[in-house]
Amino acid sequence: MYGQLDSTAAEMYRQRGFTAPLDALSAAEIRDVAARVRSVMTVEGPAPPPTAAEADGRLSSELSKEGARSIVPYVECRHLDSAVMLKLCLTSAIVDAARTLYGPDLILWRSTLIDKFPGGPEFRWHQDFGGVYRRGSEYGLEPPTFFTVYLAIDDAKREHGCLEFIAGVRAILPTVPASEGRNATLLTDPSHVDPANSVHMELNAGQFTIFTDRALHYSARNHSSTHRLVFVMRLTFPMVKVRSHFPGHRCVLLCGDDRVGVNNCVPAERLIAELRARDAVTRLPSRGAARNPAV
Ligand SMILES: O=C(O)CCC(=O)C(=O)O
Repeated sequence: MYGQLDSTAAEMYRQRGFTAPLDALSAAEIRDVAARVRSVMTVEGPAPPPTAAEADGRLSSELSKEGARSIVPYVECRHLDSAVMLKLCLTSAIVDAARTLYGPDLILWRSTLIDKFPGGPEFRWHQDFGGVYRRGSEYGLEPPTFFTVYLAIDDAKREHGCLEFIAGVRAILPTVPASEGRNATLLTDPSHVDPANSVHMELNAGQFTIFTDRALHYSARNHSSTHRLVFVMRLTFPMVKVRSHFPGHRCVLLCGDDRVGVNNCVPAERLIAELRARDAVTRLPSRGAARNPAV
């Protein structure tokens, strides 16, 4: 065992599919981090905007303002170009909890910032397993297995549309497309969902939960007047072949060893060093204004 999860809590995770709220950063630390993360989100990262066909029906496109440029370059896989984001993934409480549940060798497949603005949308009941890709490209992983670390950058309480779970779902449930869109996200068939006993995962800023890829989850509309920014990390194992979802994507070895070598995988410490070296160069006065000085 490392850190906050003892064997009872780890067993509870296996039964329910999600952990209780866990502490990653103090209130003061997360305030500082939140400002830095918002600065990261003002510039584009490595993921290109999806084409109209790719975005058609995706739940993520509901978070883009009508007619505005896609949010994808601002929110997707920013750990690949921002030391701030990569360091967040390496927060010791997060790595310790993940290692307690899944052992020493872990890779980060992708990450996403989800800014549910005031009035922002509900995400209807779904499982991440098989549900995050359109029909015909159901999964990005072979074999298909991953888990999610979900870190609240802002408070994520009921009024903000926090996550809700139904405990103990291990089956892969039938799905229905979220809309008529060509690339519609697959949601769980509502006839297989009984939300009567759902558990609200209320998180203070700086807390996180871990959930499995079959955990059945939902989040309501943000009824508050404040943003609910969260950072979502998808982790898997070195033996899982990851399908890169944009050119230049690579996996990051968060901890342990990659003894399998099926992925283009960079150790986290090496990537941090690369990003810091890049930031040092972009800060040199003789090179003109930094493109991305705050991140
Ligand atoms: O943040 C939310 O409200 C939904 C996130 C979600 O469904 C996920 O991370 O799988």
